[in-house]
Amino acid sequence: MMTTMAAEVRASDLFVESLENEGVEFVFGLPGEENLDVLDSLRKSKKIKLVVCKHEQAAGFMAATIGRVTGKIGVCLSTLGPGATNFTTCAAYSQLGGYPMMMITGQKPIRASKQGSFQIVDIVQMMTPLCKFTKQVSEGELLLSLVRRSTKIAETEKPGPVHLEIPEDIAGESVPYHPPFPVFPVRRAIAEMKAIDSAVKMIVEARSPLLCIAAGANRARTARALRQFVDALGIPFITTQQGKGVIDERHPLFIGTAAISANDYVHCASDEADLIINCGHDTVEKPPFFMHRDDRTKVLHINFYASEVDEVYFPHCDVVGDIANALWQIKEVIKEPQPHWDFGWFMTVKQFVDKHVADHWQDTRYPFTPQRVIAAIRQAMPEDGVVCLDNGMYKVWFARMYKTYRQNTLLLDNALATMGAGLPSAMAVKLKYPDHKVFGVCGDGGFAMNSQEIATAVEHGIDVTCIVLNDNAYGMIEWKQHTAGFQKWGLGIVNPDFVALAESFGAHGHRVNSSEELEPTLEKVINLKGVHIVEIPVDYTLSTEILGPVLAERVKELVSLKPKIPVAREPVEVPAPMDKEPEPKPEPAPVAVPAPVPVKVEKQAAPKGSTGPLKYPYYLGNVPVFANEDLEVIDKATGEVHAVCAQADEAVVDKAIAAADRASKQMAAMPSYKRKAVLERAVVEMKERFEELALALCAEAGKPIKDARGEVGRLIDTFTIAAEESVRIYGEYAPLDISSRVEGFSSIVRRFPLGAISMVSPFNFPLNLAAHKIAPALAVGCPFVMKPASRTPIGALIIGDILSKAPELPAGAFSILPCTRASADLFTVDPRFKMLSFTGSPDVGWKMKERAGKKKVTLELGGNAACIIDEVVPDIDAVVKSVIHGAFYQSGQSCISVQRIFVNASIYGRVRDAIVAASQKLRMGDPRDEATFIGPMIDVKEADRVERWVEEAEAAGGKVLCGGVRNGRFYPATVMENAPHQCDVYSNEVFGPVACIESYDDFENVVERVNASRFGLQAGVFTRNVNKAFFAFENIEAGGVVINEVPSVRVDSQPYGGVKDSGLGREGIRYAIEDMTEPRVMVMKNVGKLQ
Ligand SMILES: Cc1ncc(C[n+]2csc(CCOP(=O)(O)OP(=O)(O)O)c2C)c(N)n1
Ligand SMILES: [Mg+2]
Repeated sequence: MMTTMAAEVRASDLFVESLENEGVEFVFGLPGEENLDVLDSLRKSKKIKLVVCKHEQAAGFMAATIGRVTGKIGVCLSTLGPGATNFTTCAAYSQLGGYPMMMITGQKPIRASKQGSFQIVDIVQMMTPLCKFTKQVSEGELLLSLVRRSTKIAETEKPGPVHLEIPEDIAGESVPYHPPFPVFPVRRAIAEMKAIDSAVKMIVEARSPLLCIAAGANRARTARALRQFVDALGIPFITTQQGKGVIDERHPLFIGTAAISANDYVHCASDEADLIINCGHDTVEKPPFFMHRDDRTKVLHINFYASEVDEVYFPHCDVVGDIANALWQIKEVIKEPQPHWDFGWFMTVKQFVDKHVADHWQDTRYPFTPQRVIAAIRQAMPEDGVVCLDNGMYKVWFARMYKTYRQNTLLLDNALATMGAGLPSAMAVKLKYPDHKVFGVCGDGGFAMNSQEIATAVEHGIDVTCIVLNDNAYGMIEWKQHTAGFQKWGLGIVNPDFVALAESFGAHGHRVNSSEELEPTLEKVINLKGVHIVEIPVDYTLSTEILGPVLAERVKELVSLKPKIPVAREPVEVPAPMDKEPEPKPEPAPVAVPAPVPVKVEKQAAPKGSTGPLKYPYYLGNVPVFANEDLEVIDKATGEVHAVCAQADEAVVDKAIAAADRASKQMAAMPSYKRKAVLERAVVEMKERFEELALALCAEAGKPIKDARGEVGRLIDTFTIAAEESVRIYGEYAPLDISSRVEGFSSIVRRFPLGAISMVSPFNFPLNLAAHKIAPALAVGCPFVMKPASRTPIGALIIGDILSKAPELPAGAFSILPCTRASADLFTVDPRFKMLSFTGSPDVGWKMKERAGKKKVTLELGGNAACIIDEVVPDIDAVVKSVIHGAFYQSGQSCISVQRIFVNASIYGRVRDAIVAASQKLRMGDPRDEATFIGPMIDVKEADRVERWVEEAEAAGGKVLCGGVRNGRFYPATVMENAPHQCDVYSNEVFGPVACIESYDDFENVVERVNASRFGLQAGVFTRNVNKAFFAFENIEAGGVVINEVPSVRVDSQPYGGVKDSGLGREGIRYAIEDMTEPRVMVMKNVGKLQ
């Protein structure tokens, strides 16, 4: 409504005010003669920053990216003709991608131009097929309504580009002033009830519904609704490339991303789904799956607009309207997972994807595999860091394996799939979100298309890093050329020196020159200010193989795991539709993590395509490093080399300690919930990798598979307890007004983490004894450096692999370094460690303590555990069974294995004979055999030592009742009667499958015999007499007394540790937490008094 009295203003001023009114913060562009008025008005704006770019195309990509990440228009500006034509690619980018954007172009005066057709092309006509709306502004006064109108069009579903052409004379003319039109949000229409009913029916009737999340669902409110939908109904999901991160991909129901359209792992899930709930899909995205005409898989399309039918996309039902609301309505009717839903196969696919999708991410070849680079980028990026991709071969790999935790933290273009957008979009994100870390990732070809914008970034102080993956070729096209059978030709690129190029623009250039430099370089640049270009040489040869024949083979392997017999379908009941208007509801609790699917035991195989033993890196400062293959890990049953591991030298240990020392503050400052999250996610992955862990133990320790599984279960328990304890590290309040001198005093005592911890773990429980150090350290926030036993390092290294994916852990938080004893001295003597936690043999442990200096020391050492069997035991057979287990499980290679058995004389003969008979029945052999009880000992030397000790005791008068004959590494269950007490087999730690047995008459006397040892770890007492039980508890000198069980019982939450030569300090999560923290008191005077 115009008033005749309004003051006159320049139209361009009015235009800029209208943009401000729309909330515009940036205008990206390149001015020309024909938009100088607009430029001048922007000069005066306090709310809009003009970012002058080097190329209009880049300006357009930046504007579109603002639209993409905010849902509000991004604005770009150019002159007429050549500037305007440069906008076409970004117009197409924004149209297909669905990003709200406004393009402003200039034009010669329309009322009186004296330049004929110079530079004039019909830009409005040109923009028509590319935009949702395009118009030449013919009167200055119309700008107000046109800005509001075009913005609204750009921002409503499906969002996209709009274009206004403002001729020079219109921008400069005087017009009466009116305030801009008010901006009201447009509510999206909601889906119609009948459509919801149909959707509910389809979902409930399905046997195995699968959710697919696509670009249209990439809206903040929709993401929340989707998460609630998945959590409430427990339906597994896949995503398209542009649907990545809408739900955190660490979610246990995330199967994978459909990076290609068919024949990838995820298609093994989508092909078997009988319903795909396709949420936010638009056919502009490369299809995540192909529909078939046989109706095998039904498709439910949920989006803001109806589906577009296509050869491979013809959904059976459309739910059109606000996606978030539609999902909410559906969830409210269905409410909970349906009992007949079967997701078993999807979860098998998930396990397979998790296992294989990132194959070769640890490959040390140089130039790098894309997988390795992507893993390193994920590792370097914090949770909210953003990666903006250009277009090239690597995009497929990012889509498949870059775990995306949050919405819009992986910006990739699967719609126009244009080259040239990577760097500009990274710059736009950094401008909009200056507190986030941002990486642009380009190929050498794509980078060249807009590399001039480095100058823009430098000029505007945009702290952005652009990674250039250099294969000296248009790699993606080479791949197609190769697979289509063309001759290799025309696709090589002669590149500039990227470091010099960066520097010539005033930016910083980096080149990763060797395999070891990758992770450190990324860790470094991510924390630097300024503009950084990082050239990373890549080689796609292997990747071409993997996406071709290797993938085909693996998919076959996966399909072969499919259950053969289809489950019979029973009729299902469909719940009644909702009868009232939907309202938002609070978020439900997340669903439980699915239990691991049991897998048949087979020898752990080397990955396909690789030959020889498995390869493991060490972990230095959270990062896997394949430095060498110096440490051979022998399969204890076969004697063959099972794996080779990188082995650290002293210099590496020194680096690890320095990194841990540096990380101490950040670790200590980490909030409890984050520490808990690290531990909880580790538990999820350990469950997923259950069999892998068990098989590793079986091979490296020769542990019978049953015991190995038991240990993995305990590992999971230990980490679970630590997760629980991590949020319960309480302090206390204490009054200090103990006398008149200190009246008014009080105090708070809190526990603070000690700092870096040195850990040395033993061979006999490679997983759980490592866990008893690692888990409490993570729970309290202490960085650590661990030396796993050289004979069994793999368990700890797998824990390292799991932890290396924890984004919460600051750089340097942990290192796990197999190394020789000679290079391990720093673990004992380095003063940067605040504590040494050692588990191993007494001789080594006590010597270490002498040299440890001022650091705290805890020692879990050995013992010669005693077990008393009193006359009043209820069930002798059950006791014998326990004793056999306690004495001989894992060949007695446990600190608390039963070594000395004292049986009351009244039942001695019976018990002894039963023990001997049962021992003789124990099956010795291949640890992978389910029936095996006694596997090989850790090495021949140890087996030989045990044999000698038994022979010596026999020569001194002891009697071998069974066993006693060694076969290589295998030593059988051996029972020795009346072994002389001075013999090693009785008085020292035998650490083999040997138990000494003798009788006693008097309970007090037998307790004395138990105590007549230099050790005191745990003792067991079988009795029904409560007084004897308490007498034993009060008089046995040990860290623990176990009543009615063998001393070999250790519950992972109990305090565990010894007295005398058996050690110092206690493990068991809560108790280790005490050891790894120190109390600090805050003494307060008169606190709480106001006068
Ligand atoms: C603007 C544009 N031109 C051409 C293409 C076709 N194209 C797709 S990927 C690609 C090669 C990209 O090479 P590079 O950036 O070096 O990445 P690489 O595939 O080598 O990793 C080409 C030419 C495209 N997508 N966009
Ligand atoms: Mg390339």
